[in-house]
Amino acid sequence: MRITSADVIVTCPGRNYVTLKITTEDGTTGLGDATLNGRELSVASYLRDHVCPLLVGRDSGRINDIWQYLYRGAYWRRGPVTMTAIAAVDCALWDVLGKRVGKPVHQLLGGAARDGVMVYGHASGQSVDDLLDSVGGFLDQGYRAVRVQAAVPGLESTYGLHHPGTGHTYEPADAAVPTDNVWHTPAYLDFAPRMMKAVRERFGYGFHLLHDVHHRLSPLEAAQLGRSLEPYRMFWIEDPTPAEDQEAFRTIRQHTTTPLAVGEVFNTIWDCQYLITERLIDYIRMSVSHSGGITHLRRIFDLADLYGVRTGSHGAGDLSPVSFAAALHLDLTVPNFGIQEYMGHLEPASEVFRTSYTFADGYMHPGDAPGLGVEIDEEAAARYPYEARYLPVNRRLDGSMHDW
Ligand code: GCO
Ligand code: MG
Repeated sequence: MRITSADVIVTCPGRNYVTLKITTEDGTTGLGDATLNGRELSVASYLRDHVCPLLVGRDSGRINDIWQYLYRGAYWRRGPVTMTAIAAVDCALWDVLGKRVGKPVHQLLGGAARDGVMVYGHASGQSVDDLLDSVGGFLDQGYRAVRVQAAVPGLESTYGLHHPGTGHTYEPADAAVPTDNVWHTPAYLDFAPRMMKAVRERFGYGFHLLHDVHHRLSPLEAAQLGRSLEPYRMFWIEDPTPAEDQEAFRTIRQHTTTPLAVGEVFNTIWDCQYLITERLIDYIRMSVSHSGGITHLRRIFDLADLYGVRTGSHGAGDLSPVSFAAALHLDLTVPNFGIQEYMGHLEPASEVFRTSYTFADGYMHPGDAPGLGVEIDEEAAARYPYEARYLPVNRRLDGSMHDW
């Protein structure tokens, strides 16, 4: 079935989302998420100016060929903008295919390998007491896995915390110019084990405990952190060091048995090949919408399976419900599934995106609606125009730049 149009919808229901809508000659539409936090319009332009004109007239069923055409055909390969754009096309084509044959995407991928997808929720607090309340709330809702983050004493701000009043999500891209934060590693290394100890002392060991370091440590600092957290039996620590220095993970591994997860800033199989084949990580955390879509992420997960690395896909609120649904379809099918991040979305997003995924007892299911199971209300989307927003930046106490 030929593609007749490909349109880009930019909307800001709580935060910016870029959505690609592909339409075929029988009127079927498919959606793909093209959101790249803080750089949304670059992907919108890449799609509108360079990709959409190439799609019209192509056979929507030739998903593999279109993927290769866009990847190899650009000559300039990889990178977050290109791979997010390709991902949006790929997911939209899987959505079209599912709707055309009347099946959910997970069935097109060979069917479910499990009954549900274990997700982790985001507990956080401005103090350890607040954090404990937040963890308790997630456990009461049935979550089997909780990521914990709390304000580091002595620092004015800490990443990964809910803004008061927004429920389960926080929005890291929150200002028209990047907000300057101050980071001090010794304060964090002192605090992190005390935070985990408080959580385990209050709630015990009957659930999975996760934590995001957000690329802030040196390899040896990360090794120290991993060791200090061993008594609390973490499910993982995420992004302990900036991910481009892959040998760093060997150093961390030599010193600690705390499992390591990385990948939310990766875009292709080439970014994680070494980490996987050298068994330097335990979980690969790439997202469907920043890593070339279902077609490419499936290959990455297959490579990971060969080396005992499990999946733990990025599922932050800056990936749209379309991306989250695609992740759930893939998660349901892969043998080496580990866990799925579930941050949820700010309330206005539900006016724009109608979803069919469900949560029960700590597990999610993408639903059995044909395709990805997400619809967009374009009138609602138009009520929330784009707003320029940036992720924060980090500086050390002496004013020099650090990784955020
Ligand atoms: C996570 C991430 C996010 C990122 C965000 C950047 O683990 O969910 O670290 O919170 O900061 O996706 O856009
Ligand atoms: Mg993270």
